[in-house]
Amino acid sequence: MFKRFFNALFLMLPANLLANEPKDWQLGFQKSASKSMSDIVWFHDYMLLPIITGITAFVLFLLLYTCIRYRASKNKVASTTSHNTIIEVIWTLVPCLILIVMAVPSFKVLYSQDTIPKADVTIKAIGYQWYWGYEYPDENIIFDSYMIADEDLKENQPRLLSVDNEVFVPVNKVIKVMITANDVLHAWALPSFGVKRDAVPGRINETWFKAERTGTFYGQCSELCGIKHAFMPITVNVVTEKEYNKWLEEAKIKFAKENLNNNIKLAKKVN
Ligand SMILES: [Cu+2]
Repeated sequence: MFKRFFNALFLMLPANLLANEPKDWQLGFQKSASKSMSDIVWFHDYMLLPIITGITAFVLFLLLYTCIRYRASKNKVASTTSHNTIIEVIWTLVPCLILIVMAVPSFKVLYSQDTIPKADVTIKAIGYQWYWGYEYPDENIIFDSYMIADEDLKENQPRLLSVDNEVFVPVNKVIKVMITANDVLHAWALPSFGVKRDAVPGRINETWFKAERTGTFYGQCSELCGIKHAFMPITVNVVTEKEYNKWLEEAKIKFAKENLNNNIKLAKKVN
């Protein structure tokens, strides 16, 4: 009964509220779609935020208390105390303890992102000035992914985030992403998956994600890489295994043809 009610409520929400992209006046993170991101959100919401709120409130209280209690009109003769061993030990030890408490879950999240499980699908993302190139090394698929200009946007395509050739991956599968660049530093970042890795020329960085739900997810280059840094977005479609296999078949033919035509054009230019 409750489930049905919430489902109905869910369907009544405007579509853009459920989209996996940044929203106007958004507070906090984008909705997570992977365990990695859920861990990051937990760490932020239940570890960092309460601690930082507590520290800020405590320091503010101390400041106000000192200002009022020791104001010049009520405290004619100022104290000359400059040392208090117990207080000094406390204000060294307590921050150390807070840092240790924070370090444990922090390292856990960090290492879980670094250990890549056996991959079901491997994709390679290559940063160029200013677009992304993708390869599916096991499937022989190679294509470039350019941002769609404002005047060519279709309905439901978010501005500055949509691309012509989108990446497709299956849901609930381990996707390994190899990231590199061809010219300058870029960074492949997808907030909903908790993924952000530098793309470094001459070096391959690796990361992974396992998308827990289907949908279209948007990211952007996150390393200042030149004049069109803001115009090389990332679009990843998470689909069912069946849809993914269908896309693979079509993509193999489509991109093979495109690449062949490009090579012919290039050969004609050279000659
Ligand atoms: Cu870039």
